[in-house]
Amino acid sequence: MALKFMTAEEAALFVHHDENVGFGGFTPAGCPKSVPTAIAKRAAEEHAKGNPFQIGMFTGASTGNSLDGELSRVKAIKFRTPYQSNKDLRTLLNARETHYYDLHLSELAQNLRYGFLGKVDVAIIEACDVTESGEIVPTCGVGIAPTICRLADRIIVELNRKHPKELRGMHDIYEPADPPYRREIPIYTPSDRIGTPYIKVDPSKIVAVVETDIENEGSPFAPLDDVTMAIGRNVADFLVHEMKAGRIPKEFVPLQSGVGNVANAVLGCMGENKVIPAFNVYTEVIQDAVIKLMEEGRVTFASGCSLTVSNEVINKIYANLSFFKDKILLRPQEISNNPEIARRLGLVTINTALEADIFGNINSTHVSGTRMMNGIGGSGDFTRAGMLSVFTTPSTAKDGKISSIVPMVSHLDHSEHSVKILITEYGVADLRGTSPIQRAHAIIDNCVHPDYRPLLREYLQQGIKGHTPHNLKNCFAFHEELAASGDMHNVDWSRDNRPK
Ligand code: 0RQ
Repeated sequence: MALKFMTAEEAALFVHHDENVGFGGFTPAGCPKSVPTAIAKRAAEEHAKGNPFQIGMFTGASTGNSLDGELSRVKAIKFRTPYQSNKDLRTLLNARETHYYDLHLSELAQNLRYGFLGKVDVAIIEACDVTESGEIVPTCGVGIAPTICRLADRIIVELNRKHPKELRGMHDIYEPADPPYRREIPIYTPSDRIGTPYIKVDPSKIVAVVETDIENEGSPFAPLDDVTMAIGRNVADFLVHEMKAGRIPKEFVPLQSGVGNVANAVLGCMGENKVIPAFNVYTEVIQDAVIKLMEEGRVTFASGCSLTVSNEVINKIYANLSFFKDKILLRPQEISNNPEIARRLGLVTINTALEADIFGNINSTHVSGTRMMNGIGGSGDFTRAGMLSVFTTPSTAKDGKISSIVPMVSHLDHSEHSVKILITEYGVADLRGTSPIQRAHAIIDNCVHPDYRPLLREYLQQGIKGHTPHNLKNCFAFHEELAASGDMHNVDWSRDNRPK
C-alpha cells in the first residue's frame, strides 16, 4: 500500500477534539515534533473561534518542547500520563488545568492494553524508516510506540531524515502476552535480543507520513559542580567497597541510573574507578556518559529505551554507527523498565530523590508535598525490583535554605522498605538490615548537611515512643518553617506549643 506523504498541518487534521493520542519516543529522544506543533496551532485556531480543542495524551516519558511545550502553551492537553518535565506543562498540572496521572513507566503499555486508560485513537511516531508493508523503525527512543501503534485506529509517522535508516537493527521490539497467557520475558543478559528490529503495523492504519529533518531537542549537560562530583565519587566508592566485600559479584552487575547531572557524574566516576570492571547498563535513558565509557571500553553493552544524549553525542553515534550498533539495544519501556528483568539481572539502581526522610522514605515528585515537579518516572520500576537500590540527593537545595532530609517526607514515592542506600555529598547511609532508629542515626550522621544535624537529632529526642519515633505534631515543622520564613534553618522546636 502506497505511503501517504503530506504536510504536518494536513496530518494534524486526523486528530480531533477529545481524542486520545499516543506519542512514540522517550524523553525528547524519539518524540515527534512537527505534527504536535501543528496540532497545537490547530488547537489555538479552534480556541480563537470559540471551539473546544483538547486531547488526552499518552507518552513514553517526558517529551520535547515542540510536544509538551507547544501543546501546554495553547492549553490543548486535557489529560496526560506518565512522566513529564516541561515547565509550561508543570504550571498547568499544578493549576489543575490538566489532569495528570503519574504512574510507573513500565506499567503504561500494559495498562493501555488492559483498557484501564481508555481508547488510543491516534498514534504519532517518529521514525527513521517506514515501509509500504507496515514496518516502522523508530529513531532514538521507543517508549510505548509498539503498543500504541497496535491499539490506535490511525497512525501518523514523522519520518525524520536527521536519523539514518541504518538505525534499523538497533531496536528490539517485543510486547509480552497479557495475563493469563504471559510467559517469562526471555532476557537473561542485557544484550539478549528477543523481538523484531521494527514495529509491524497494519499498513492501512498509516494515514499520514510527514517528512522532517528537525534536530533532536536534547539539552547539553551543565558543567559538573563540586556537590555533584562528590555524590558521584561517593556512589562509585561505595560500589567498589561492596564489590571488595563480595556483596556485588566481581564480574559486576548491570547498572540502572536515572536522568540528569548526578546520574551522569555517577557513571563518569564509576568509569574512572578501574577497580570496577567494564560493566553493562540495563536502564531506561542512555546518557552521554554511557557513550563516552563505551568508547573507552568501560561500558560493554547498554540496553535502554532511549538515547537521551546531547546533539553532539547523537551526531557522533550516527557518524560511527558500525562501532555502536552491536553495543546498544533500544527497547520498549515495558521491557527496559520491566521489574521481572530488573530482579533477574540483579540491577544496581541509582535514582534521585527530591527529599528523603530520616527513616529512609523518598519523595521524588512533590515539592513541599503539593507541587508536582516531574513524576515518578522509572524510579519505582527499578528501586523495588533491583538487587541494590541507591538514592542520591544533594543534602540541601536553594542555597541551603532547604534540607533535602527532613523528619517525614511530605509525599511518599519510595518507601523505607524499598530504599537500601542513601547517598549525599557528605557520605553514605547503608540502611540494609537496620531498624528505624538505626536508620535515622545513619542518615543524620552520614548524609545530612551539618547545619541540620542538631535539629534532626533533637527531633528524634522528643520523647515519642514506638518503633518509628515520629512526633506527629512536629513531623512537618521543616516544611512549615520553609513556608513561613523561607528557610528551614529557622526551625525552633520550642515554638508553637510543640511538645518537647
Ligand atoms: O530547582 O530547577 O529551580 O533549580 O528541584 O533539582 O538538584 O537540579 O536535580 O534535576 O536531578 O532533579 C528528583 C526532580 C531531581 C528528578 C528530581 C529543586 C532544586 C532544583 C531540581 P531549580 P536538582 P535534578 C529517570 C528516573 C524522579 C523520577 C526519576 C526526578 C530542582 O531526578 O524527577 O528518578 N526524579 N526517574 O533546587 C524543593 C526540595 C528540593 C527542591 C531539589 N527538597 N524542595 N525544591 N529541589 N530538592 C527519569 C525517567 O524516568 C524518564
